[in-house]
Amino acid sequence: MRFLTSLSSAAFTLMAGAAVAQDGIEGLASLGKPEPRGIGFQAPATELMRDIIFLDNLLLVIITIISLFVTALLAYACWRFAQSRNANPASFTHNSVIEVTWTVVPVLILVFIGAFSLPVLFKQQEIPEADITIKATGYQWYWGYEYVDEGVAFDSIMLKKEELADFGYAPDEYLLATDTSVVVPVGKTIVMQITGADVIHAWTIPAFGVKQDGVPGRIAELWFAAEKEGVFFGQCSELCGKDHAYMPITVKVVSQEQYDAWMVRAKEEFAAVDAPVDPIVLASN
Ligand SMILES: [Cu+2]
Repeated sequence: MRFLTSLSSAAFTLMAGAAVAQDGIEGLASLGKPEPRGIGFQAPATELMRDIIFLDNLLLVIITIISLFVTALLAYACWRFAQSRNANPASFTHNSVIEVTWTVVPVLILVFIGAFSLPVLFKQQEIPEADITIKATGYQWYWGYEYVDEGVAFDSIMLKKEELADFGYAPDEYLLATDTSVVVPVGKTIVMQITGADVIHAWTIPAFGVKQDGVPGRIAELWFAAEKEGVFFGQCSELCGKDHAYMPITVKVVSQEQYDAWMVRAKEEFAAVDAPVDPIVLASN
């Protein structure tokens, strides 16, 4: 499959000339990629990612208050109970009020955090009805995709530096851009079925707030509904061998019309590669 895709992509590049993306989708802004000197999250493109950022900010506030409180207590104890101020230290070993307090208060804090984090976790893990189901298979070292209801399957190979311009990508998208990309319509619920063909890989798009290990012999699911049209990048996130850093993930979120037009082209280009096969799902015990 990889060989066929490479052949067809080479042929297409020859035909298309410069600056036309192989998939015929142009004019999309690159919204989901790392920024130089960036230390925060990428801008969220799904509800899931906005929830994660909210949770992260909430935890940052809580942990900051706790850290300041503990630091102040330590500083006070160092000052107040120094030998110069407290020559004869007290010798009691128990204080029920304090012991109950320092047990109950952390429990309450954890319950408070859980009240926000568990709904986010459930939202990620309860897979909704899919508008489009895409199977992603991690190979050493590239991703293969299958639009399971359309009979369309293709592999996604990282572009070399000199190929980026031909496919419509900027130079700083090296190590992120692939020859073919996952194309999805904006606003639709996409369910990704993730697996690995050889070793464990992990599929992620940071701006979508999704990440899932692809384990050989198992299929795990994640879902997202992208809110913005654009190009979003991710990278294999489970160390999988020597070329782990060279199997990026490119997702193009487009309008429904663009998606439909792309699907017609994709069926011509990719459908003959493999007929859809009923997956054998191994029950987890
Ligand atoms: Cu990897």
